Amino acid sequence: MGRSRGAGGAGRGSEDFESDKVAGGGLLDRRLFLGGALGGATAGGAVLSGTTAAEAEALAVPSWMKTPGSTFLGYGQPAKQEAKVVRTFAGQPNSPGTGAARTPHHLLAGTITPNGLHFERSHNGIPDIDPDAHRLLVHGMVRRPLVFTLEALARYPMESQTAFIECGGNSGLLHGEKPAQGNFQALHGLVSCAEWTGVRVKTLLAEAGVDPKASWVYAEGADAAGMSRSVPLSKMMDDAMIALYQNGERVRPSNGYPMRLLLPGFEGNMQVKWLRRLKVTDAPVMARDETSKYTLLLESGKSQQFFFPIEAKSLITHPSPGLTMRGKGLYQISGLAWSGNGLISKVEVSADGGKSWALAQLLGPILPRSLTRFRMPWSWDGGPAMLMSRATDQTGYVQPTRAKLLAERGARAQYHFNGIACWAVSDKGEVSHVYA
Ligand SMILES: Nc1nc2c(c(=O)[nH]1)N[C@H]1C(S)=C(S)[C@@H](COP(=O)(O)O)O[C@H]1N2
Ligand SMILES: [Mo]
Repeated sequence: MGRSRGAGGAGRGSEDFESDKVAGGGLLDRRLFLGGALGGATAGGAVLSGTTAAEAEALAVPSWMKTPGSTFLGYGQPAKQEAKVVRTFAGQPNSPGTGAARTPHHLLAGTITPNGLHFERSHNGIPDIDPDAHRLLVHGMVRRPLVFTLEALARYPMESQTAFIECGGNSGLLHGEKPAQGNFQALHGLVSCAEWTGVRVKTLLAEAGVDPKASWVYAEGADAAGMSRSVPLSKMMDDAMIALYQNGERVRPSNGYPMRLLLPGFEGNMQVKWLRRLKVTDAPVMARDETSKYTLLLESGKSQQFFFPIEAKSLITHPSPGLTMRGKGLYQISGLAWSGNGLISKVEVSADGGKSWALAQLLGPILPRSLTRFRMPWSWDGGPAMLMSRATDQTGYVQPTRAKLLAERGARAQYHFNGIACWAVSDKGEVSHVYA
């Protein structure tokens, strides 16, 4: 194998990787990046043939080493040079807070989304909630209705769990007849991942005493949309959480401050933000967002209602549109995979439009219902290529091709698009969205 080569990593051309090839289009063995075999390889799609030791000059002393640095900040900010790493959004003319702001995954690495970049989907803006005046009511089919202040809630045992949230409408443009032109953020930016900390819903329900005949819980938000959904009691008694913290700090206003419902792996819409009420019932309430919206319109004209877990999905973040390739050579293909049904067990990558596939490397920690990072070494020959990724989760479910998904559901389903997506790389190194 290539890994046993004695030569140093830096400066080799693509032709050197012949023995590492594992699939068409120049995909290389995923183990190539292990064990320091490629000391010179850099992340983010940079070519390996960078500066070699022989070319390096003595470092000059830059201006910023000649004067004291700036002072402290109460709340840290990203480097000013990174000002382009922002969410993109389009509000609606008469209601600027209605719509979505999308995560720039093509400019991020790792698996945890910084709080300021977590996507946001809001149906009528971000309410300005006074945390001391906010109440959470637990009532309905319970022995003892309960009302919690934020302070009372924070006295219950807290837990943390990492979970992605994905809007049911993410990637929805891929239902379209022609491949929509946009970058990763525009097409797929409605998914993010955080470590959430809070109180399990089952702890509160146990205290309230659930009627054995109950089977659903209605959750309502304190925003002007009063957005609400019905959630199966089984999920509420499992890993559902009232999240108070997001990546260690209080949940951001845009994501539900001072408390949101977290339903790991379930459709984003059900994870009610600014949570103010849980009503235990024996049937779904047929709220607006589970009837007129968030149902999948099938070819037959019938709609599929209550599509809970997000099925396995993966997407390549690097390269992707807007990230230009700088000439042939060794690249790192990198992307994200997730499943609402548990762990990602493998991701395969194709560079020839799905003709051949090879296993990507999964980077730990691999957590259930969380974004999982994969990467794959790729020797680009400078010609046209078609990059795709395909995830399999612990249940054995394999991410379907777009054609299979549409054959099963039709093209009007609008929500839960998890088909395989494809980026075309041109011989100029430009990346664009295509259908394979
Ligand atoms: N109260 C309330 N909860 C809500 C919404 C809302 O508009 N109001 N939007 C829902 C939708 S459609 C999604 S996809 C997720 C998005 O969560 P995020 O904004 O924290 O990313 O919140 C859900 N919870
Ligand atoms: Mo959503």
